[in-house]
Amino acid sequence: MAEFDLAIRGGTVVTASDTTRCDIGVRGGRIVQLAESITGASREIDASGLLVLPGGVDSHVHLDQESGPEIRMADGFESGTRAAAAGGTTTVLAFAKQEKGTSLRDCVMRYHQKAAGQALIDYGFHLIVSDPTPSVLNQELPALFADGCTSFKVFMTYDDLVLNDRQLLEVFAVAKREQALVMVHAEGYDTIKFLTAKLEGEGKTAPYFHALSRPQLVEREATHRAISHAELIDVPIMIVHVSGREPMEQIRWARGRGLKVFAETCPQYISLTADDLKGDNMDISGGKYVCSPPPRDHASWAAIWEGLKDGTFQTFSSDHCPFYYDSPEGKLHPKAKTSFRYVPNGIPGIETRLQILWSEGVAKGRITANEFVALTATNHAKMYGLYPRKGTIAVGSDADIVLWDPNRKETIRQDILHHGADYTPWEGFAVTGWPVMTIACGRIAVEDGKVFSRPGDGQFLRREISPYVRAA
Ligand code: DUC
Ligand code: ZN
Ligand code: ZN
Repeated sequence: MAEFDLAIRGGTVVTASDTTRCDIGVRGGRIVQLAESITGASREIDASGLLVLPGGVDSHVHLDQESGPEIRMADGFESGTRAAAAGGTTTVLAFAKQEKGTSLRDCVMRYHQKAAGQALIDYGFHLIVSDPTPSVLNQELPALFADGCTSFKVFMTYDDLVLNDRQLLEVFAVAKREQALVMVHAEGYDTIKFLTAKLEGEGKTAPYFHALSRPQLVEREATHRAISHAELIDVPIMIVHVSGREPMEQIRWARGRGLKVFAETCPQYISLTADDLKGDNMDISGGKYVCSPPPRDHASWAAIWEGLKDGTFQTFSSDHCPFYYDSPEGKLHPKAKTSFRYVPNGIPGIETRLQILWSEGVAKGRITANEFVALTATNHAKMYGLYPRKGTIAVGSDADIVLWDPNRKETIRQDILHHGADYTPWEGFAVTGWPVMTIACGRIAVEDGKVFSRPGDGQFLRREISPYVRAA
């Protein structure tokens, strides 16, 4: 019997800390040897001329999430994880969203049913807490943490999700007690309501005005408020999908005070702008870019790059939140023509996250390949209790690996992608750097865009307490 199921030979292995020429031996889905030369494998893959990276970990995706009575997400766990794998990602953390008035435990059961037998790559859940009743806070959350869902998201906006300040404090206190990591959607509800009514009153209803209804100060104010609550409770928090300098300044200020405030950003904040929401002559096609917080401007891109380089951001996630464009259940919902506020909020990006960061970041000399790995894989695994099983290339880790051609030039186009949405916001976007093979738990998941993994190959991941949160 061969000593290894698989050997990846001749490549340059890049982790968050090192770049090394070595071979990788895989057995039973895990990495069992790193050595100058590995022979005796049932299957050998020639990686010469390629970089060998840990598979991407995308810690912020929405799959098959309930999105209102007439709206349907374009990806479930099957198509979403297929697209992830095709883009070089081998682990996703998706949201299990509590509907107000329902049990959080039932909601998580429902997401387990949605994902079971469907996912092509490993997955875990963050909880979304929208109704923090005493039984949710005192019974359900602790039980779900013990079951491996060790992080949850709270919203400071949206009618069906918003928590008031007292509720935020109560939820933060539970996170402190249970050592869970709280992710915060930081945009201020009342200010958005006020601006939306004003814009609508002025007849400004096109998708572009979505961006004007949520300027950066809305994000800055909510970020500051979340930080103050976290300081009061003395609990670490993660501010997700940060879009520009103003919230970043709050995060840096908090860190300067010694607070554990972490931050995430996404491809849309280094590659799209609010002007994209103008569509063709302010028509409804701008809805393709409606997400929250909205994409900003070139000055914000520069600020985000600073933050990716200087450690303000730990993670670079997709915030994949896919809706169809040409569908009444998507961006072209009949009411969307009457106001931007009815355009479903979110864009697809699970398959293009790595290419955009590599191309704009590493290929343009803004970040190193090691920083790329930290931002797209290692830090996600560490932050959310999956390290070192996921997020690195080391003996004992799962054999989640992407063979990366750093020089391959491609143009992102809908017709080469695998996601369920009928468009990509990056249509025509030229990139340098592309995944040529994705290996998930030692199996070849995707090679040259052809998907070999099957629904059910991905398993649910019970996560540990985040080491960033664990009390000393
Ligand atoms: N928040 C997200 O995290 N994703 C999409 C929309 C939103 O508001
Ligand atoms: Zn959000
Ligand atoms: Zn999101």
